[in-house]
Amino acid sequence: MPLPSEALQQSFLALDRMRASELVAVAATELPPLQVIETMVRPALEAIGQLWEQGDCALSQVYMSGRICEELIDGLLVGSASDASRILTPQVAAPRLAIAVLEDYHLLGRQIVRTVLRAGGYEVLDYGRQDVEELLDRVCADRIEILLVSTLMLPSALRTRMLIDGLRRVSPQTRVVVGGAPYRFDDQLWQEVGADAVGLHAGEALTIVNRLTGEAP
Ligand code: B12
Repeated sequence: MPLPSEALQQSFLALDRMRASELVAVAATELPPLQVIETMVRPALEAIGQLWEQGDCALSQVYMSGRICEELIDGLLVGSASDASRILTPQVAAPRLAIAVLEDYHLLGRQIVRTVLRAGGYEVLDYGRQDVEELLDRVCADRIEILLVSTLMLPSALRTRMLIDGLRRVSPQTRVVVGGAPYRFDDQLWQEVGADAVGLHAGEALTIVNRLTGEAP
């Protein structure tokens, strides 16, 4: 029997949406949505990224795997944020939060982080994909206190340095939390780009935001 993440990987490579959603649905009967993502969906996608790097699958398979995942993740998380807003009291003196993907087209991580924060009771402005200049303007205009930045490409992660240098000049009170694959490959990178914190998976975003806003030790 293949591991669930391996079975999911096979269904992605075969572009078998039905099989992929069955596998995820079965896992979701036993595990909370975030755990299904962390133990099944993310490992399956990462393995496909590795196959692509070795020349063992086509970019179209990576692309379609990403598309199928967007749908699966939407389906898995659909209840999370709205349920939370019903059952949680909104944060007192809530910080102004925003999330963006910086100069990168890998959008799934941001989608998950945003949902986790909303499920934790935070309002989060979603800026989508941004370049450095646009993002500086929006952070200033919206007086953002905590900016979460997702990047999956190393060059994009390195551009975060330019963003943070700019923010220190025009919006010094803004704290920056970074995350995405390059920070898992290099554990010093977040400090090199000048960030205030790094999250290696989406679940950490909530702990970090709580800590930065003084909600938790
Ligand atoms: C799917 C995918 C794509 C899809 C993206 C679809 C989409 N809608 O997002 C498509 C096909 C578009 C794509 C394109 C490309 N890709 Co691609 N892609 C991937 C792949 C296989 C999976 C990424 C993914 O979605 N993972 C699942 C999500 C859920 O995980 P995640 O993003 O890491 O997010 C989690 C955590 O990191 C964290 N997190 C993320 N952000 C943040 C932020 C904060 C604040 C916090 C707290 C946490 C956090 O929370 C999430 C949940 O835990 C990776 C392989 C890998 N190892 O990551 C390659 C990969 C990222 N791609 C790569 C490359 C090279 C490319 C292309 C250049 C390919 C090409 N030649 O055209 C293009 C470039 C696009 C661009 N300019 O941005 C390389 C990058 C190498 C590098 N060193 O820079 C990788 C690593 C593949 C590889 N092994 O070579 N890709």
